Amino acid sequence: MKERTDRWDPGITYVIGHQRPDTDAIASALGYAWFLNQTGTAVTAARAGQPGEQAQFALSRFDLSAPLLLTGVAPTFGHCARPQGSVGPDAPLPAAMARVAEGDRVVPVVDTDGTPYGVVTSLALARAYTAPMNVTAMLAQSCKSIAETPVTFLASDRISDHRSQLLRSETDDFLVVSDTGRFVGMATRSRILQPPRAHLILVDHNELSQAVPDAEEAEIVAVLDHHRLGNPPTAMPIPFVIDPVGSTSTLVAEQCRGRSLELPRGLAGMLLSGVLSDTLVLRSPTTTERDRSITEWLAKIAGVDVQAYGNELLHAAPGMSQRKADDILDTDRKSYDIGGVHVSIGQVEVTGLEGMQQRRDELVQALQDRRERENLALSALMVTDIVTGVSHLLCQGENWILTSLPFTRIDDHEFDLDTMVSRKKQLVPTLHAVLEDGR
Ligand SMILES: [Mn+2]
Repeated sequence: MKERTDRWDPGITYVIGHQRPDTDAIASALGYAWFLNQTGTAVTAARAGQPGEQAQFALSRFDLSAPLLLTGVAPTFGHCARPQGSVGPDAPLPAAMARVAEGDRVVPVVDTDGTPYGVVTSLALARAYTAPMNVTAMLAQSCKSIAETPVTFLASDRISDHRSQLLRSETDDFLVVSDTGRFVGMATRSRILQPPRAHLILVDHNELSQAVPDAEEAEIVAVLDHHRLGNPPTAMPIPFVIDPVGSTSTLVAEQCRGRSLELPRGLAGMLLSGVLSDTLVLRSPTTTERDRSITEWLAKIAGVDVQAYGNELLHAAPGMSQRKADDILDTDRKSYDIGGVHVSIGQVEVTGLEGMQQRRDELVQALQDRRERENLALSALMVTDIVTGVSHLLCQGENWILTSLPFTRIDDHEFDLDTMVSRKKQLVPTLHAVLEDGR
């Protein structure tokens, strides 16, 4: 069984970017966590997956480690387990009685190697103590002789996967063991029904469909982003910043500059990478004056030339050759619910569109597989040539969508998007218009 090493801690607030993290998602998580820690809010930078190749390039270029990996933020039984004193299987009943006197409702019976044997309930103890037998013999009985087998869960089990079992079961106390079967603690029903929740600050995304798995079970405490709004209501008011600039790294760096903080060189380089990556070195139509201004500030601290480093960075993106079709589709893929339908759009940056032509059939097939597997109305890949600044769209989807797309159709599965290079600012808004009015 897989031992989970990345369990979230309810006492920590995580600053985390979207799944399949790109350079901006990694940079803004690291940068914003630094900013918050500097300004008095203790947080930990995190990521929701393996950083893309370009992000890895930027991290090693500026000598930084990737933020902490969180593979999911669902409350687990481990989060609800209270470590509790136990008795050995051969311990006499008074040992368990002493624990009950301390206030424990049930007493776990655990072997010296940590393997749980069962539990002694206070009711079982009361019955043993009132049984018609010689007192000395009664007190000499072992705990294992009256132990019961409790309902047991793995510490790594998600509570939400076991709700119905919990509702059916009659006990209020559950035993929790590690993946290797060792005693972890006891969890009460009331604790399990109100488990601790992960605290997340979302950067570079705000839609839960793009967030770390199980984010719907977490508490979103703040958002800093530059994408379309697509988030559910929160129970409490939260700081929520969506600003349509070229990158989230821009927003983070502006806050650092605004407070006159001394940004370390490596972080400045990483934030610069976030800006240059998202804006295709300030050439994307998403680029604003604020991105240009912050780029200048960051480049100075990082000590790099914007154009030279920008080119290096864009070429560190993995492109298409030597990679599996699935990989190309998944590297920078985002899911959206638009006008009631599920849509998934990947984007890959290439230097020249020829490589795409060679892999076309394979990619179109992989898009179809995804479409079926995930029940998508549209499954697409935006292939952007960063040299000439044009894109093509490969896609599989419902016919009414494909025939409504306002792009030059090259064939059944390929469209010429002309000088469109931004999924966020150009492609997704166009899809909105089509999917929301088109039906
Ligand atoms: Mn971004």
